[in-house]
Amino acid sequence: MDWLKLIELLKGHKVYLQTHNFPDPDALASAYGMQVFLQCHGVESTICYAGEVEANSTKKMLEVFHIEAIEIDDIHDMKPDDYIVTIDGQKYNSNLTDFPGNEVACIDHHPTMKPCAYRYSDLRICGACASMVANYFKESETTLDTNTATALLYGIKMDTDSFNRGVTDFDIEMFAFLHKIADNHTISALSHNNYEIQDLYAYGEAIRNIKIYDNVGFASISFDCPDALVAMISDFILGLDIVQFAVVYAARNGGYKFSVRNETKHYHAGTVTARALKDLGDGGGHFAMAGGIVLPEKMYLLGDHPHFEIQQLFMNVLYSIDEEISEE
Ligand SMILES: [Mn+2]
Repeated sequence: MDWLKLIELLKGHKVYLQTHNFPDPDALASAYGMQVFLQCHGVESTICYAGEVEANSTKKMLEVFHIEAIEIDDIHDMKPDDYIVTIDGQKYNSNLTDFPGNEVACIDHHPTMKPCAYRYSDLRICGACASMVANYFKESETTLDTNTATALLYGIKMDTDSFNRGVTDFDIEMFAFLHKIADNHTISALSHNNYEIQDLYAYGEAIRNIKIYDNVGFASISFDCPDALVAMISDFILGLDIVQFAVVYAARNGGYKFSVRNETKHYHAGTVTARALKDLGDGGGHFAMAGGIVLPEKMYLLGDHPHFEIQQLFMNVLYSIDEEISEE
């Protein structure tokens, strides 16, 4: 990380901070933190995204922390030579829509699927992108206010599922740094208001149709839901004592949107999802959590029993990994 290099690159340009589509708490916290950081060093920026801020937890964040994030459809003047910094996402990812501006920089904590030659890149594998942004304040000794520290801390807490998922020593170190400055009352207030009444319909459907094979749980939702809700239900299914690998998907624009969770030591959620969905769309992510899609034009490949077919696809990948392991 070379924070001065980032400032030098962006200075004098129109700067957009683009999160992944349907931003989650970590994406919004990271973009907001970076916006404040840049502003402290004389660079103005605009936070933008595609999709919607739909989940209750993220909508509340905008309000509580006074974050201004603009949906791309409401930005009419972005030019090809405007600068984009991708935050909590990378160019060429299926969850990061290509905007007119120039992706000159990237700050992200996900594995790289397709490399891109940025002029500045900070790619680290850690539990939350917000930890990386906190590090910019710490390294550069930039003054960090309570509101920003609280937003970043909330991002870490949410993306690591309260330090249960993908957390590294670095996340803990950054949490300790933020904890001294953050307002813990705001964190607990946010943490206890994560559901809307409509969310329960999606939970209800997933609970009714759950299928379990060995230690793998599958559930589907027949209507479109925000990514964050699909992810929450995937976490919820993983919470079942007998489930160690959860695959949850919801109907989306004639296809499916997936959220996959893993708590075994031997499977990698990102790799499994990529392999299972390779002919149908796209998939990838971390060891413990991954996402994916089945494209509408590929739905016919799933035939008359799409749910059964999806279960087969994932189970076949998991079985073949079991075999690869036993041959070693
Ligand atoms: Mn993240």
